[in-house]
Amino acid sequence: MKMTMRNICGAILGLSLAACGPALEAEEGAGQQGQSLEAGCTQLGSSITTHACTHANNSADQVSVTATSGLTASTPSISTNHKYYSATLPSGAAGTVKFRPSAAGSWAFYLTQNITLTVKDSSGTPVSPVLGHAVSATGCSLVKVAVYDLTSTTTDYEVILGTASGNLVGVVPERLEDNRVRFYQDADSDAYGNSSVSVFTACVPPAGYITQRFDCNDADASINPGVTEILGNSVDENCNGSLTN
Ligand SMILES: [Ca+2]
Ligand SMILES: [Ca+2]
Ligand SMILES: [Ca+2]
Repeated sequence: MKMTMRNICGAILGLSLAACGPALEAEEGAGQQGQSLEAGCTQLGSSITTHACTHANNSADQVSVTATSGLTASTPSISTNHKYYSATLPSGAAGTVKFRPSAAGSWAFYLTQNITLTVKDSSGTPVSPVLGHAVSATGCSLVKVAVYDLTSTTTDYEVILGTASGNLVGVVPERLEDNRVRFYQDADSDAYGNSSVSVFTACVPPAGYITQRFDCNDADASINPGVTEILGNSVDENCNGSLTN
């Protein structure tokens, strides 16, 4: 998409390139590394949940582990993300697995049961979840997610699961920073957002933000790339940089 717009913009010689969103390129990928959950995030967005569901439903991503009673030498790791861990717990008891983040930041643990989840750092101190809520997605076995800001990439965290019905629970760990989507403000509600005003998040976006961009006048719903150009005036209604088409 970026190349397409760049080519279109480059071809429109002699006209203003304001509609091409020159500020956009610099903004892409500007997210901080290893940042904690952004303020105002109350729910994860559909993209990261759909992504986690894909792993849960893909047999190639499924890994069976046997959680231990407490942290022991044989406690298995669930450190690789983009996996679905099917964890067998001790009968009628909680089970422990280890998790070492590949990068610092906010990590989501999606679960197939609404069970107790406790994360402890390497000193045994519980880490407070920064977000948690139910998950509901068609065709997806995941029902709950909890998010933790994890900072150490050199020591293991303990992830304590359960108890769980059937002594079996599925876990999908995902890093929020790997699952962000850019949303653009659509102030005039014409379904095209302002390319210059955006948020980049794995959370549900603020009200009025959408994924479609390229509105060259976000204060007038009759001007956007989806409308028909009106010839003979000085307005570029369809935002293509031309007054003649
Ligand atoms: Ca708009
Ligand atoms: Ca016009
Ligand atoms: Ca035009």
